[in-house]
Amino acid sequence: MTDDFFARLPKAELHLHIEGTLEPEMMVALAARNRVSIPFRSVEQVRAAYRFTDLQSFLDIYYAGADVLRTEDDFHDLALAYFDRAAADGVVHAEIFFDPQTHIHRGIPMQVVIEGLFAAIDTARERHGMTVELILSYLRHLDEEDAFATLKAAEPWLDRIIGVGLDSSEVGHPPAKFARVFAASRERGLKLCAHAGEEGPPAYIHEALDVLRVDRIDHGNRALEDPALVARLAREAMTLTVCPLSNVALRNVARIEDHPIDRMLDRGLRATVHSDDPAYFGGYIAENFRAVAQARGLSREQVVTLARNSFLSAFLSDEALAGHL
Ligand code: ES4
Ligand code: ZN
Repeated sequence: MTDDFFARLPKAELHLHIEGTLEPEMMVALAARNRVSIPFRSVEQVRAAYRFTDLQSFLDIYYAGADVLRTEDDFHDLALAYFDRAAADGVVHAEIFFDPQTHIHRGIPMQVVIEGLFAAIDTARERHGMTVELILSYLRHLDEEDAFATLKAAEPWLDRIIGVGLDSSEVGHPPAKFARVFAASRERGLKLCAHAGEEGPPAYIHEALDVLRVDRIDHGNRALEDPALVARLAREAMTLTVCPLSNVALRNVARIEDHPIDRMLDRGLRATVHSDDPAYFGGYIAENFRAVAQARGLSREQVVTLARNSFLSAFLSDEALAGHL
């Protein structure tokens, strides 16, 4: 399989944090445009800081980087640059996370964030025929009351937001902490996702299923430690949105050659491959496919299964799904 094969294979991107697409070049440019000081003098210095030891060491830099995002134009430019890259990578549909609390806590209103993203989404549809949905992700290191305030702040745009997610520091912040705001989100007709089993134990995946009643699990790698959980996930055809280069960058997997993606497929799990925070982890979705396929010797059939699973797992209408399969 050539590089071109991975880039041309049509796919849905379902696990991507838009703030994680902020390339060092844009970080430096936006810092200058907005007169924001960042602790780096050059693009090379920014890149050199991207050596992570775990999730938290990444999050500290990721939240610091997001501070250059100030205006509606900034969010528009960030997202449009991502959609252009994604189109070149064979992405025909994307459901992207955004972290409103990261911005609201810096004094950037919800409207600035959302209107900037919507403007880019409109252009992506016109320019690439790409469909894009937004997933509002709650920050789990903050309390549930703050998540409720975020849901309330998003009220004017909820009819154009497909779902909610749960991200940030996992260990010590179990899914059950957000039971009520997820129930409220479900009542608003929103789809539900949660990061679980990235660094946290299998019990967090059980909680995401039983307490939050999620539609998708983001990451889910640690399910493999619990055979009964694996059997349940397989039986329920529950999607795990897996991010190979992220797993290696954050040391959840020692080397890409050790990645469990094929073990997941072999155990009947509905795994998909995505890019998480590609500007920080060394590659967009086609590179995640290519790297893990090459390192694990995946067959063409396995790669096609992963791409097909991305559409089966998307929050698409039956009609739109049929158009992609
Ligand atoms: C994230 Cl890799 C990852 N895990 C949890 N939360 C996140 N937010 C952005 N990237
Ligand atoms: Zn993620």
